[in-house]
Amino acid sequence: MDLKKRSWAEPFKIKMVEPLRMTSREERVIAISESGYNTFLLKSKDVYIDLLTDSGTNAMSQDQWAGMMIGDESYAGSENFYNLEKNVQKFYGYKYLIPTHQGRGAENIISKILIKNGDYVPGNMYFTTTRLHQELSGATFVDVIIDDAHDSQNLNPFKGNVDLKKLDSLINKVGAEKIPYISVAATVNMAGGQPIAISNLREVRKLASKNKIKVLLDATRAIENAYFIKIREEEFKNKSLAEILKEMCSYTDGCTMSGKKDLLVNIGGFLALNDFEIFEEARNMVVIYEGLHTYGGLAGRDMEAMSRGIDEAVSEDHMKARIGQVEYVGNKLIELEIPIVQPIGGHAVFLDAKKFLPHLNQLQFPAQTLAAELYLESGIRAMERGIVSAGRNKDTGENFLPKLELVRLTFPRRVYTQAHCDVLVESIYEVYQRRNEVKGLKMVYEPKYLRFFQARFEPIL
Ligand code: PLI
Repeated sequence: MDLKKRSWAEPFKIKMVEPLRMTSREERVIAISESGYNTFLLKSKDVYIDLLTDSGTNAMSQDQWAGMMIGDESYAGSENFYNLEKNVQKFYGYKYLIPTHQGRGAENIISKILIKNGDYVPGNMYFTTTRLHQELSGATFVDVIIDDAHDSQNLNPFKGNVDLKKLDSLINKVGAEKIPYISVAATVNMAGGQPIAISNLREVRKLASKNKIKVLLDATRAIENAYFIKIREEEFKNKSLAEILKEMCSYTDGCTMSGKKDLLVNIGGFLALNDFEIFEEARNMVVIYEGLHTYGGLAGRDMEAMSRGIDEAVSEDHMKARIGQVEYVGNKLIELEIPIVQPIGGHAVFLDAKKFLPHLNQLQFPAQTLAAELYLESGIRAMERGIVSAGRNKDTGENFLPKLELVRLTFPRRVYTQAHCDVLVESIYEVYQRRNEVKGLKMVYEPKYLRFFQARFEPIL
């Protein structure tokens, strides 16, 4: 033990516990086969440590639970809506707020408002639901993230950055009038939870303004991104996360938000905007798809918990522990020479399945296979983020073949302990030791939209 080192710990203690169920290997063989080798189709009762997602799986604080008790469940004009509106204005800095049931509700509305058939939407790598809503509104998504982001071993501290040359050449090629907005995610989920730098965001804003193009932020994990800016971008080392968040948002015209991540709740999202005319249209549209503009598909108590979640998420102690836990696991895997995406991301550790299972070709679904294998080993549930998630080109029907073929071990906030993390690392190591015996999968059912959620597979014998 290094006695000179000062350890840190989570800034909370645990008051209520939820039992976990261990299963036998025989039970898991049946469960994964009945689930078509897709971890999304497992029943949670058959899962031991659930790292499927950090979305809506967070533990709320006593203050958030207390807020639930003062939910104002009026159909219109709930007090909790005004609390949320005030906090979004205070911390994110946008003028207008439309609550939505979750992030994709906001994506649906803004895509329908801003996109015309035949448009192009550039972005720093796609996200599944975001791109689908853009495509359903008639746009083609164009990836303008820097090349470093597609290389799992590249150590660039800001792999979420936009490649300004790629963006500029798209503008020159298709014309600014065909680009309703630039879609900027912070952090970039599909790249491994990698942040974008403020210096890059400033340049994106400049180029966008010069061409009269809007910039929309996917703020789902923007506070995690703010933490990386604080520790990696010299100019911001003495700024608070709240100050950094506000500055990030100031370079954009609005945001879509899934509160189920950064904001420490189990459900909720919003669309926030500065332009009154777009807001007015969104306020009109939300009543079709979500609910009245002062609840947007949420109960009053959900809005209160999300509002209080903003205060907690910008706390540096919270974020240090949250990202610290992810780093703890990532560093242990690096020590064991298990291939992961580096630098370690904000919300998850991503196993590099192409390097982990180099004997499988991408059409044998290495990441899907590895996620199933990890479940079989220990009952730990992870998620595929590779060829299955990437889907097909909407025009040609061909499979996208993403360079990154990853298994995401996603950490719910404030849920698991360091001992769970150790069990996780040991389980991955077990699979790694017998990786040469692992065979691939074939897809036997493919849904039309967002296939990774419901696709089914069978082992290649
Ligand atoms: O799941 P929603 O509809 O609340 O949010 C959609 C969404 C938008 N943007 C980003 C960056 C996300 O990560 C996101 C949802 N992510 C999920 C569900 C995940 O497991 O990562």
